[in-house]
Amino acid sequence: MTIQISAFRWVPEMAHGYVKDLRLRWALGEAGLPFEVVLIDHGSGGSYLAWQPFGQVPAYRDDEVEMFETGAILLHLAERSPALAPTEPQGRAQVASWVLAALNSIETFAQVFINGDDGDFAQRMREVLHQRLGQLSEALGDKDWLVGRFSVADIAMVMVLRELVDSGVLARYPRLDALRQRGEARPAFKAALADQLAVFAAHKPGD
Ligand SMILES: N[C@@H](CCC(=O)N[C@@H](CS)C(=O)NCC(=O)O)C(=O)O
Repeated sequence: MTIQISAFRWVPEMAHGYVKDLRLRWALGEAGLPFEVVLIDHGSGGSYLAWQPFGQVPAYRDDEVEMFETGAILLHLAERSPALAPTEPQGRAQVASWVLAALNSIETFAQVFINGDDGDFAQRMREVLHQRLGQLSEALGDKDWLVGRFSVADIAMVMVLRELVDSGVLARYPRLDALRQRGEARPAFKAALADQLAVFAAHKPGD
């Protein structure tokens, strides 16, 4: 099977290690699925929009399907590798629930810590995020991983939780910070991060 993902050739340094192709690089590494990276420039339009309608990265294709949105792609990969999700229906359903929860119910609010102002709306979003992180911590409990074993749910959640480190928010939730650290300690995560950083090291703006 030939798998391709798209990634940016270059991004500003503050985004190094955070561009969302990292989610797919990590999942594909865990699954042991070889893939090619199609490098594009930020602002790519034209034919790329048929692959990713918003001009964003990552997009994905294999021999059977072409798709975009990291959550959808992670769930697609989970169907292809037992390394990425349980095979029984309830386990699968829980993985899907947590992938969408990471991206809808946590990341949406986490963005305010990264991009928000001091207005009332941003303040309310911060309050909701803290409530959600507390609830997430309770749901995780003493488990190592969200559904008990490692899955794409943890990839999605760890990637979102990483966005909350620099603001100091995550340190207030020790179980969640430990989940993040467990994820980042996995060899496939480390390899994925090194591979993304190597692309940026090899290119300059305007290449
Ligand atoms: N919801 C999308 C978001 C993708 C996304 O935000 N990609 C960023 C890079 S991390 C991007 O392409 N930004 C450039 C842009 O939006 O024009 C997904 O999860 O795939």
